[in-house]
Amino acid sequence: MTTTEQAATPATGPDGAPTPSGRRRRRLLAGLAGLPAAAVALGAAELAAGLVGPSSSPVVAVGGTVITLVPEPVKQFAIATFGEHDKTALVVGTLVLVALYAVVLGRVALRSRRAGVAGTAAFGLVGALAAVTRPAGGPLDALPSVAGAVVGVVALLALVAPLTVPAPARHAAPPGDGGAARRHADEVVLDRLRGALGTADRKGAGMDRRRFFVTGGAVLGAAAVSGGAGRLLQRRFDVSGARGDLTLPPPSSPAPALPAGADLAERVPGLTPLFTANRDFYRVDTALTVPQIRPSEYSLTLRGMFDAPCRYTLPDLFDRDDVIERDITLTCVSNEVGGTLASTARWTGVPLGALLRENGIQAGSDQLVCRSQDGMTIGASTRAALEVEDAMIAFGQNGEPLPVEHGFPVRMLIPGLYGYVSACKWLTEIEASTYDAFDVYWTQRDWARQAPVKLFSRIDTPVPLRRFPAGRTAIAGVAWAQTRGIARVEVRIDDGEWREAQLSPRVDADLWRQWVLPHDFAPGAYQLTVRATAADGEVQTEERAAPFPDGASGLQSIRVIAT
Ligand SMILES: Nc1nc2c(c(=O)[nH]1)N[C@H]1C(S)=C(S)[C@@H](COP(=O)(O)O)O[C@H]1N2
Ligand SMILES: [Mo]
Repeated sequence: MTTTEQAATPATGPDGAPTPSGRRRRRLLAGLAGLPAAAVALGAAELAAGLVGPSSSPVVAVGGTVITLVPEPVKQFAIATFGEHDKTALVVGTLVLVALYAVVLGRVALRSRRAGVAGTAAFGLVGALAAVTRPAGGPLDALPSVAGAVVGVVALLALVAPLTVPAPARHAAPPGDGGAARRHADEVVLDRLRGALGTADRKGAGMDRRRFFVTGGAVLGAAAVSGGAGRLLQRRFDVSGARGDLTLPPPSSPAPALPAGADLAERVPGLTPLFTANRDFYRVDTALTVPQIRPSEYSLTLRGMFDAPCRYTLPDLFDRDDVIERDITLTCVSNEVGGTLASTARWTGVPLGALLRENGIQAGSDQLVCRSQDGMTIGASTRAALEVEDAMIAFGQNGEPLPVEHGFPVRMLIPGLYGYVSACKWLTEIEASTYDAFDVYWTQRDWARQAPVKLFSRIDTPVPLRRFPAGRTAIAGVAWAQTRGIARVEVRIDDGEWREAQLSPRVDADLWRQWVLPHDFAPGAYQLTVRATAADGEVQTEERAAPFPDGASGLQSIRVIAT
């Protein structure tokens, strides 16, 4: 007798018909079979993506397509709920859906091998389509999904087969009958073949549980190995090494020196520092895998309404004699009242206006369509690009090359405009165009075409509802009005008078300004409200607006408790 027969458990009753519990067990195992099959399919796909490139991975490609296709309210809900973990949530969600689909496919395959194969193929097709139709996608990007589907089919069939082996009862040969034993062996082979082809009569079949679990274990092992190897291979595309080898050019126009004591956070615990460390800098983008651009392969192309457009390599930009260094606060339009989607850095780059002029930008252009390596389009006002002081093509952030997540090697910055209409990361092309001629990614989704940063103020400390000891306590926070500067910040305690806070030393108008107001708190609960006034006299409005379509407004008001 073969091992198969020894391990086979009859799922049939004495009359040869499957028992109800046998059927249930088989269906359960069939559902279970889908999971290792899906795992090894994804593993194989990751392995192939290790050759083609990380963004061809079906999970990444499908996730990316979901980001592009989901309605704007859902996206806003995701950002509001998961914050900067929105992408993790998306990947986990995708994997959960894949697992559910795999369980269903396993059960389908038990009934019909052909349907199981078709279901797996459909799954591969979705991945392949998503990968190929990405803005930066090509035909080769289908490979990981196809490889995954092929491996998935093989694994699924191999896992379902042991669930429908011939029942030993029907084939048991009497001891000593050599001829019957041989005939029996032939029948087993035939049955397996029929099983593999999906033509077996599975009504009377038994189960080979041991083979099922051994196969399952082997498939899971293969999934882990291929997935792990794929991930390792994908590191080849990582450009952090090449980034580390770069040295920023010294600016011919350094950032203005900061006055002594410029950063109030050194004295006020809980206050946002004047400069945000690169690792703490807020991040908002649609990229599931961060674009990896080799500095040696980078170029910035100008096209469209230019008289003499040309291309720039990274050395072209680094070697210019007009390299500037500027302190600028960048803000996201999705920032809510009291929100933290803003950060400040010292940026190195070249003046955007100079670059546009020397290529002969034409007077008719009112929109710059900025394209990133991953196919994002950001529409910036041509006029702002030309006229806003310190608008730049940036390649340095806080003295280092741009971090990969923040646009390495090159991004755009225009002080005073929200990031979604100015700050294109992984910038590879600037097309001088018009608002009429082209709708960019966000305007297709009904966000405003033009969006100057709104006057804003925030309380960093005390923290809402976290108890702090009564006595003299600093109320402190930040306020910004890029390009104009902050003239005044006032705080109101409960329904009292507006009281003026002390501002951090005056620096560049494009930077946020810290403010602090010491106050003697008696034990109790207080409502604190903050408002700012810009240097041009505008007082922050208390009229509430949501971030959509051109930025939030309204005053932050928080409840604090002294004990
Ligand atoms: N290529 C690309 N650039 C982009 C985005 C994006 O999704 N893709 N998001 C924009 C938005 S909405 C903002 S607020 C800023 C954020 O830049 P940061 O992640 O460096 O803070 O980048 C902008 N540039
Ligand atoms: Mo943003």
